[in-house]
Amino acid sequence: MHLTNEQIRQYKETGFVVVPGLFDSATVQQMIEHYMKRRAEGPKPGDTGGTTDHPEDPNHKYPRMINMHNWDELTKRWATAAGLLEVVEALIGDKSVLLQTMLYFKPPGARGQGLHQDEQYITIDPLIGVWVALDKSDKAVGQMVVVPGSHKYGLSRVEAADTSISFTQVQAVMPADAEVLGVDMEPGDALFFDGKAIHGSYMNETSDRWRRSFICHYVGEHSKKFEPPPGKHVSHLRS
Ligand SMILES: O=C(O)CCC(=O)C(=O)O
Repeated sequence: MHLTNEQIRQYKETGFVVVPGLFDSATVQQMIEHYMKRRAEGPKPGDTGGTTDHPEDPNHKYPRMINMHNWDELTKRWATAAGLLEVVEALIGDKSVLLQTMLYFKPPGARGQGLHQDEQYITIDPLIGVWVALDKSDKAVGQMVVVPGSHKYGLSRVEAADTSISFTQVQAVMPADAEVLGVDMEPGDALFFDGKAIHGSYMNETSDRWRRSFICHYVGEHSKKFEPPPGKHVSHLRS
């Protein structure tokens, strides 16, 4: 899919851009049915349901799936769709290399993910995340939130997340002037975000709506591995 100069400018300025309708509704429906079926089959390699201090979190019944492209042909096809890679490559200015795929189920009542930078987990730069909404994603269901411009500050320090609302234990320390912006998305829309952009999500406050999303991470062929500065990688808080 071809990006306008304005979309590329927005990505560089704010650290994110939404491309509406990247996947059509038939494909989105197929993704939902496919991943619900695969989840119902039982445990998959790398499943993580989040912290154990809130056993009532519905995420535990529907843990996120990771790196499905290693064992699932359809995931590989969707994560390497030509239209998606075209956008990734226009934004990073390099040939893309698929690094990671994930599926978040986020059922009604599920916790969100403490705000963080992906490069606090994956120490390769540049890195880009692609977050595809499979359900309508708004404030009530715990949509993706981003801190515009935060990618320009480099990596933040890490601190403990509030696990009453986050299924992960670590979050980024917020820049003083941080504005947290909710991103409204329709099924099939894709959010592209810089590996240093602070983002995450809050609780799914609804009793009847899911917030499923297909998430991929890419680096460029010329991206470089780096040593995270002290206190700025998720492992630095855990140890
Ligand atoms: O979907 C979410 O709630 C958060 C996803 C996220 O932070 C990520 O993919 O890095």
